[in-house]
Amino acid sequence: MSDRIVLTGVEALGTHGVLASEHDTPQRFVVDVTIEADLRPAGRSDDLADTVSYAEVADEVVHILTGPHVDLVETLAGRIADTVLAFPGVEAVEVTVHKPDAPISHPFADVAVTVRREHAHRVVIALGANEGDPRRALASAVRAVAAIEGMHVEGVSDLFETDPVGGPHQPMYLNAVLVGRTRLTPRSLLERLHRIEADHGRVRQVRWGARTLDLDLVQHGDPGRGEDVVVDDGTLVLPHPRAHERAFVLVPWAQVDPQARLRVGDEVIPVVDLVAGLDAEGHLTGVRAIGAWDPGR
Ligand code: PH2
Ligand code: MG
Ligand code: MG
Repeated sequence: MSDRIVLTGVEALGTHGVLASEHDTPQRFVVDVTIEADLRPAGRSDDLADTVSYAEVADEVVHILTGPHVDLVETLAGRIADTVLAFPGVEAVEVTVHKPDAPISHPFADVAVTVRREHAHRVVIALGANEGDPRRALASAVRAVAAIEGMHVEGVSDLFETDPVGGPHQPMYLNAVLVGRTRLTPRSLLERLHRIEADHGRVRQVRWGARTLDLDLVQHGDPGRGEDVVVDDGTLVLPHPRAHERAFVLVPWAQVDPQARLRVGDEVIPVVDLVAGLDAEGHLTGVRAIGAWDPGR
């Protein structure tokens, strides 16, 4: 289960409701918000900048409750949820709006509406291995990624045998690319990918040297919609700084998602065009399709 911040009983007067009288006479609205976020970074740094400020969330809730009239509690709950989901670091949110003095002509304890909203960021992960049993490692890695809570795998490319790029003399690689959706932040997803690498015997020794499993986060969010994360802070670089020139990433990616686009500097370029560019320069010879596979079992 994800980490959570729970804020309950935020109260304000608002003029929401279907009845004419509710448009004029303010009544009580009470809101509960549960925020799902990875709170480990804040737990380590003790810095408010690494978490979601519940005080700011409460400000937004009151702002919406005291704002322009809407007819339905559902509308309030949806607006609050969308607003909180847009806070940096929030993965998912559940909002309950209570209207304890609603015009109901019978005794009642409370009436409330609950909505849940979660992110579904597009995400691209490149897989590679050239030590041990690469095919087995990649299949097992796909299953492990699919089992991450908050990650949904939509497609996995065929397997490709590729010549090693860079590093010392080393065996041929097997590469593939996985595309999916996630509610996780890049940092949170990366931490889980590193754990899967470690579970597969990955040790970080020689840069670009042979490895039992490499899981690279290539892109988080859709650059075609301007929703991709761009960061470079030493521990996390997005989009992946070399993906645009690496045939062993681009070829499998274009195969599993022919519509895919990658941010390269200020440009957003179709991955098929990047592949065509490499082909024109004769750079695809080191990448050989070895066909469909079934990582499922
Ligand atoms: N990964 C590297 C370095 N070189 N070459 C190929 N063919 N495939 C890889 O996955 C690869 C590489 C560093 O991660
Ligand atoms: Mg790599
Ligand atoms: Mg890596």
